[in-house]
Amino acid sequence: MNRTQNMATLLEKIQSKEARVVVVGIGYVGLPLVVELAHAGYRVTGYDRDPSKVKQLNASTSYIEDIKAEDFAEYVKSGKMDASTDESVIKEADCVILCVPTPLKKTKDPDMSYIEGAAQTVVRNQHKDMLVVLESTTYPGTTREYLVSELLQGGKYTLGKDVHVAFSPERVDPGNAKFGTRNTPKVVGGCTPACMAVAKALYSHIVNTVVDVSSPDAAEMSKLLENTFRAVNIGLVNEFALICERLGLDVWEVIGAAATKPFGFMPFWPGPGLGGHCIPIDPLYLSWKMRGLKMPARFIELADAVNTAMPEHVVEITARALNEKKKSMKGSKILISGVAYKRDISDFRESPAADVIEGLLKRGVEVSYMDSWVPVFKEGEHSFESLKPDTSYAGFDAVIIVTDHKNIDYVRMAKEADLIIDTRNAMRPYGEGAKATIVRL
Ligand code: SAJ
Repeated sequence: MNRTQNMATLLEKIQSKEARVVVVGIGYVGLPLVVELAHAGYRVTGYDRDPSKVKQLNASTSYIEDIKAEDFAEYVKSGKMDASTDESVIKEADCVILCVPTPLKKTKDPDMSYIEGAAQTVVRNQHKDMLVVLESTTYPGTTREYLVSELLQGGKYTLGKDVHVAFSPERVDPGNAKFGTRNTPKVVGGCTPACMAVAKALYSHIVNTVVDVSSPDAAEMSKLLENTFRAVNIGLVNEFALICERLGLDVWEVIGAAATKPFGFMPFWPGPGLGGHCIPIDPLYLSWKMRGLKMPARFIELADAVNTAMPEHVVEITARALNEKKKSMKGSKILISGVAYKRDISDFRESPAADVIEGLLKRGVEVSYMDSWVPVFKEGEHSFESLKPDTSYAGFDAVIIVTDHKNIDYVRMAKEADLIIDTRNAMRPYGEGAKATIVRL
């Protein structure tokens, strides 16, 4: 079979929905993708090393807040969709999409072990005429330099003929009820025109808009720009918070006023630090790459320095506020309100709450937390259980609002607490006449 025939076969299978798809990694990115693929009519299997995720998916139980079990129970029932811990499902796959984590090592260098593990899993089960797409956020060049070289298996396969490779960044915004997999435009960069055609054919069945770019590198870089844009702008407003504090200005008022400009401005808000598995991490993949090329990505590194210093700043303003009440940090009882990395979700990965808690513990503070989204909060050697949502705020020397969940009773907090350190401007509507002293970022 020649090049065009190979591609035609794979394309035909994709167009006719005969193609079998395996998604490697069924977390907050992979599960929604599996559901969309089944919804589009593909036979799709989620492969994961985590037996609990596999078991829950096969039992039509959702473990991702944004995906409801009723969104996919019918597909599991009909056999369109299932999950497995057995990598040999890839032997039957025409298309494989890799949605594995790309965390940082302790050294803040990229931890490529998940991508490497996924690539080797595909290689062990590879066959002719496969499409392999990487969705995990990574530094430019990963797909073309690493993934392709692994999949060619030393000449056993030919790129664009019997193996097609592309990069298409995930754009999942946890907790975003408006934008999901289908209605968020999808950038796709193929390694060759044939790879692009095959990848675009698949994605055009599961998202409303496919955005072609000229290479996987451009696709990788566009994702890094999206997240760097957020990290740098959050770093900017965090620095503005420090400057406004020094000048005796209210940074929330200043940003609110600037945000009335109907063009040329996009508000970001200061906070206790940067959480989540994306924004504090992904830009450092690029700065790591550029350091290797002796060209520092200065905005990324400066934003990281400002954002990672915010938890300590929160501890500092807490110490100053207690001091004003002639109280020391040592031996004081402080309640953290909200530990998730952002409002109204249960995910606490990379949450700044961990760093705030660590800073307080180092100063001899007796720390508790309250977050009905996060019943148990594990960080390093610490493991805490959330206090009940109706626990009185009166028993604490200070309450620090780290995450401004909507389900918190701020009126009661204003009445009962003695001191509130508000890092999210959550108390603005409730401050008038409050018994509590309220200190804002
Ligand atoms: N944060 C601030 N100030 C802000 C906005 C956010 O301090 O003005 C903090 C949040 O509290 C959180 C962190 O930054 O700790 C990240 O927040 P985020 O709103 O960027 O949320 P993520 O990381 O869950 O999701 C982001 C996506 N968010 C949006 O586009 C709104 C998007 O950048 C990516 O789709 C996603 O990361 C990803 O997967 O990269």
